[in-house]
Amino acid sequence: MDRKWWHGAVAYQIYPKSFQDSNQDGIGDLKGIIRRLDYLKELHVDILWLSPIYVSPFVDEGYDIADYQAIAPVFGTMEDFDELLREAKARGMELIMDLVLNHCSSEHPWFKQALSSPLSEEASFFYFRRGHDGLPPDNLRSYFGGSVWEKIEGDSDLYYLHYFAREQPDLNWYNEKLRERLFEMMNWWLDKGVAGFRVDAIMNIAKDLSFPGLPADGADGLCAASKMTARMAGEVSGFLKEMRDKTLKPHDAFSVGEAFSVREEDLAAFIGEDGCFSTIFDFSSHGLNEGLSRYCDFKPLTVKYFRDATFTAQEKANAVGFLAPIIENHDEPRGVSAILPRQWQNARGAQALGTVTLLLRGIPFIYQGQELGMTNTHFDSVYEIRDLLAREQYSACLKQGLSPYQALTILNCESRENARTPMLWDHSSFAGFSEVTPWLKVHQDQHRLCVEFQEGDPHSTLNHYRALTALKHHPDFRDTLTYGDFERMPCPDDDTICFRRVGERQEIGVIASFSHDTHVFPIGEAKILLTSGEVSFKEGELMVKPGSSAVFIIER
Ligand code: ISL
Ligand code: CA
Repeated sequence: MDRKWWHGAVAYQIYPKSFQDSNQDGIGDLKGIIRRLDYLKELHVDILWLSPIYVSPFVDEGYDIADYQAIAPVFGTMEDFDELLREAKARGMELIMDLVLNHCSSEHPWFKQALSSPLSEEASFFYFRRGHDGLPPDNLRSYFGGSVWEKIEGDSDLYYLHYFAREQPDLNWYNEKLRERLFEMMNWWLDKGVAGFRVDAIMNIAKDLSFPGLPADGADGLCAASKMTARMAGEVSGFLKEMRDKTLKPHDAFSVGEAFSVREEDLAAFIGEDGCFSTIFDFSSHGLNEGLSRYCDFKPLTVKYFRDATFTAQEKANAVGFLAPIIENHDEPRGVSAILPRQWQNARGAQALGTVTLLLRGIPFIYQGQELGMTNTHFDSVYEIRDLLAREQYSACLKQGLSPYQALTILNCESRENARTPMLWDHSSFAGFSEVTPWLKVHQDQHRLCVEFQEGDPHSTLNHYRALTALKHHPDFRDTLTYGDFERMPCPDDDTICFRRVGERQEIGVIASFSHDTHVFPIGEAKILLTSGEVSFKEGELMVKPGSSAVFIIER
């Protein structure tokens, strides 16, 4: 396999609105990120993914792009961006942009032009179709609720397609001119010096152009668009190959796909030696539920479910390419809250879970605040929540007959807002994120979780993450931790995660326990590299107390 700089990398996702405010308007910005680059350097991060920073009406927090080549004024200017890029590179870190290609904003000039002249080239960049008998062209349900079709004002039966919000019209990938425009834009960013992209919601670009709809999966008579996406999955790699050849490959760029529902037979086309992406996120344990009332129907995860799904995904990827392990992102509740049993939703649990995700095979993505062990944010009222999906699912819960209290309880477990609250830097009024009230509330455990508090504690989650990322880069172990195969080890119970990374001359074992019981592992001549919680090693026996983790090496 061709070796690439990103194979051994650690990536970090910045949610710019919530990372660091520099001009005291309560919203994070690019200058704020620049101020915190040294912090990221100390965490031994190699790749920074910025959630969208483009001009946008922010209906979906920037995932509705109105200008792909301009910075949203709320985040700063293109000069600020160039400075950020320079400063990151000066510290040995690369930036990747969030690339939203399935749709743009209804405020994008292409869409405005399309609306004003139906015969324009721009109109062919979108999907406009006539409905029948007063009904839209098909019965798919948007990811954010309601039909995927929106009626054009003034025209009695003409609709446009939007898999997400109505302000996010889908782009027509079957139009070559549109593809060329998107590729040009990608090359413009790559020429500027960004290292690559995180490619948003990409599986959705394949459409059945006859718009047949699907059997209803809810009382609204609609069917989740994700089901059509899964059905069309085989068509995506054709588009992606063209994209790779015209943009990523000539720049030797890094790319990570947000690709749910990749078929097993397509894995090599996505992440193989000559695949379309460098990696794709491992969503195997994130139990997507896109039904009518997806929050309401949600079943909590267990350590066993997370472990088994992750292990299976790792085994499938071993011989093919690299996955990108994650436990959370800006669309998910915090991993510590979602995956761990209640007694380990604390620093001990966060550290043991960190040991697992950073040492799995692949390119781990840390989501801002994960390294602090941040848990879900507690919202006291639905009015504190802004996310359109959370709001919509709240209404769906009420419609199902839940009380407002029950619906809020569900949001506090499930909503995307859980992980979008401001980064916790210090003990000051707004956690050092801003000097004024932030756009979204500050997490309830600021003082226990903030960087300032954790820096001084050698046993803090932050310092454990620093040790993990240092280990991943250590010249003696780097090769095994990058290229070593993943292999499961026997797990003593459902709440324990044990695996090893098998390199040419060494084997690195990883054990994390979220159990009620202490476990003893005979590991013979091994050497301990790192532990968290309460672990002891004596006469070839490793004793791991609940809420602990250990990493050991066996040289051959
Ligand atoms: O949010 C989800 C689960 O909580 C997903 O269904 C999500 O919509 C899907 O993963 C696609 O996500 C991406 O595209 C969306 C945007 O809202 C998300 O923030 C983004 O990550 C539309 O651009
Ligand atoms: Ca600001």
